[in-house]
Amino acid sequence: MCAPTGWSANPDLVRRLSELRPGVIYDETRVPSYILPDPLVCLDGSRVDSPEKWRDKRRPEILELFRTYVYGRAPLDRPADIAFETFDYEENALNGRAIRKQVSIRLTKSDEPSIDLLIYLPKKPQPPPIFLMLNFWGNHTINPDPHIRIKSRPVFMPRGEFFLSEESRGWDRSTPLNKILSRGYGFATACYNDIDPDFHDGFKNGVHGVFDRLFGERRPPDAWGSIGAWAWGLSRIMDYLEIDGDIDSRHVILLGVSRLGKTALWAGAQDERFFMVISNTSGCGGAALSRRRFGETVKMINDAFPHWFCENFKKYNDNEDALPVDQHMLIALIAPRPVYIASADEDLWCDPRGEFLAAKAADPVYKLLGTEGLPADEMPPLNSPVMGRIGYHIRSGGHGITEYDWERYMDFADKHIYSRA
Ligand code: GTR
Repeated sequence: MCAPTGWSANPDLVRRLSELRPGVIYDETRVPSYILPDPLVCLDGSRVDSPEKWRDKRRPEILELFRTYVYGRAPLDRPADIAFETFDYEENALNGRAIRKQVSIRLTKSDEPSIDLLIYLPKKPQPPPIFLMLNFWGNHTINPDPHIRIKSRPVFMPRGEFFLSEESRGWDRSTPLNKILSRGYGFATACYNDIDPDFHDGFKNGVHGVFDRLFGERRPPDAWGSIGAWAWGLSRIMDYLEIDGDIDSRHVILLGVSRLGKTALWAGAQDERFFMVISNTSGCGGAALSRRRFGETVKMINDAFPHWFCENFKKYNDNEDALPVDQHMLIALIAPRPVYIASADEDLWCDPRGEFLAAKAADPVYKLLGTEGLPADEMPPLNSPVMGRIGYHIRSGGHGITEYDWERYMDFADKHIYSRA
């Protein structure tokens, strides 16, 4: 029997997508040649040859490059007036299976913007580790539990009215809450629109509307975009998790899907309180290498979502080789903490191979810091996860998160929390 070979895209799918959108690269043979910036060479040309030099010099340098040229800079850390109000506590939620809490995180002295955080905890003698993820449609859409508050918000998204209605409870079935709880994990979630509505209005709404004035008269070209704002919001949620004694806040596992996968990586890169970071089909501006220009490119994402990144990022439209970073360096910023990158077979828009190659190109940093890195030289076959300190899988199916993904993330968390790998 032959050893299974690594993944490659289904040629019929490649043909079909290429015909549909001839301007998009879906075919590996059309990927331009490129040279990645070396994460272990500093801007002054010196080599990073020790963990200390990584920590003290190169890591801050790379963080600064991502702030300046990609996601932008948040104008403040933790706001002075942040306040947490637990407005719901139920010891017998989900038919007695879980504890439920709902907390309002106020970011200023006034009521808005505020973040509704929904938390479910398994009933365990010890505070459990917890998965934290932002959701797209509202906390009440992730489970039919009638006690989840439907937070009112301006209607700006397609079907916005529907997502404010009782009918939308439990509409998003992608969170296997019972399975998560039965494996001993807590689950915390908030809607990303609470932090910054995903809508381009010239940065007037959400946290931009409140805090951008700290930049002075003019928004600088490296001011935070929406991904930067969502990532900042995740750190504010972490501010709360840290003080909740019912949660093992040393083991907060940050997970994000798609644009929120990009967000999870950026939040995890900046805020080392997150124990583990998981990127699920995050693609361009997330785990995929920009220089490959496979699927969605820098120009396509900046044109479609002009509010996601900072203004400076637009200089790299059709000009990826000039970027001082690429996305492998974002993954490397998470080192030596566990990071998992997951792709999907039919999701060529997200460039699965580019996601794998970015994880692989982060491996030298993980190795320098004394960890196993990513124990794979080639892309693994479909549905065959690889788990070192960097984990990777590509599963069957399309864009989004499935139960298969969730199970692997819990396996990966088990490995790093309980086996001390
Ligand atoms: C797409 C976008 C992707 C991805 C996705 C999502 O339209 O091109 O970068 O972020 O949206 O978040 O669902």
